[in-house]
Amino acid sequence: AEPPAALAVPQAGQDGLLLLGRIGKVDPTSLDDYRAHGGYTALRTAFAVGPAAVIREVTDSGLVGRGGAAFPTGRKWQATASQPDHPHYLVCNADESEPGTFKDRVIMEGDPYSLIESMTIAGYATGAHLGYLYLRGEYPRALQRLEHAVAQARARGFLGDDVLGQGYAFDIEIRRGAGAYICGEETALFNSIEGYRGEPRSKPPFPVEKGLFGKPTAENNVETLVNVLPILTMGAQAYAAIGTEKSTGPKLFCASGSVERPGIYELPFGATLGELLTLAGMPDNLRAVLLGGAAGGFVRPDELDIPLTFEGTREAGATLGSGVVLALDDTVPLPRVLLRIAEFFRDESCGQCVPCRVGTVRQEEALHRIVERTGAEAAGDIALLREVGRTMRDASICGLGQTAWNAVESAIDRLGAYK
Ligand code: L3W
Ligand code: SF4
Repeated sequence: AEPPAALAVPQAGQDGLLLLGRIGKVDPTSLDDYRAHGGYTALRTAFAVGPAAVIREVTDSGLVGRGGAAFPTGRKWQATASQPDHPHYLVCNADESEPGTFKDRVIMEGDPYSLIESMTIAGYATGAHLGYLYLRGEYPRALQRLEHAVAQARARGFLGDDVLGQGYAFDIEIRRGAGAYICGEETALFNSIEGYRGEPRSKPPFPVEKGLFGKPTAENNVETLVNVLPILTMGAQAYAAIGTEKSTGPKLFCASGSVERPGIYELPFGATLGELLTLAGMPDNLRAVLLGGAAGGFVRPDELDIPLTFEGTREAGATLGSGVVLALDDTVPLPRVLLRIAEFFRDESCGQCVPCRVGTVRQEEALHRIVERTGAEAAGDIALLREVGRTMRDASICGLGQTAWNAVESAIDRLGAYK
């Protein structure tokens, strides 16, 4: 079958963009063209300064994870590198499945060598000689581009036993997911690679200590990894000057829903929600914006001055998550959106723990009932939703169950849904 149409990247190839600057300009099938557009200078810098200095730069840059949890990347790399147990592994989490999230796809389809180079740097810094790239199964074009890029890099000595003649061995294996959202949870992803059911493991121990095959593992999201390239080429200090003090660097935002120009946008952290929506085409009668995806929260049209940072969205009672900005105008039936989110979590719960397995079913049932009822009857179900939601949040093993009630709670408390 033909791969789906390419995604909209209105700023593609714009000068000065650190993540999207090569998209649309570089030939994604050519290693030489990648090099002609600045490719592989960061890896050369990494080899010149050594693994410890790479980790220091990444730490000083303030880079935090772009998959949604914002954990400091330098700390993760340092913790992995310092483990006495071997081998160490690197895992790139490219199982991009959060509803409304399609940023990593743009990088993998449009600039695949940047991910190969970033993974090589991450492997070098953390002492890994094998990196797994776990790709969302529904991304056929990304698979094709990445397979080609890995083969070319291997054939040309950019991967293999002696990368660039520097005495460092590193290779990449691509694994495809099979359609389960939960396999994007980092430890379920390990189980999936190991051939087991995609069920999350309890943490701690964290992957930096016991990860893939029980060995020290640094697992990073695609966007997190590619940020390492500008950090090494421009230096940590210059990178950290972009964005805000606590959220440094550029961020990719996935604008969708009722905006005029849905697509991927690159902005420095700290740009406001209003600025992003203006770029993407402000809806006429904006009713609400879902930030952070199905596990995120809603903000209102009177809150467009919220700075798009991890701390700013948290203060506003939402979350930045992986960068989802889903605008809803007043023609969109909110209860239907909430029900769809609840169906999604019920479908995607792995079923391993009771609060989530049962809670996601009860949540969906209650939402179904509420749309048909009013007044006191609905109030009873809203109370039930709160109780189930609290139980899921407090007692679930992993982020899926812990956040499955976020959006519904936010819609009730912040948008006055079902009133
Ligand atoms: C060493 C410690 N490592 C934490 C590591 C941990 C993990 C990272 C974050 O993601 C997010 C949520 C949603 N020593 C450590 C440590 N780590 N403490 O830091 O960990 P954690 O547990 O805070 O979060 P998480 O479970 O990895 C939850 C988002 O994920 N989400 C969906 C995301 C979807 C995408 C996508 O489609 N691309 O990203 C759903 O919940 O935003 O914030 O590596 O090991 N003491
Ligand atoms: Fe599985 Fe849900 Fe429990 Fe996570 S919270 S382990 S998805 S049942």
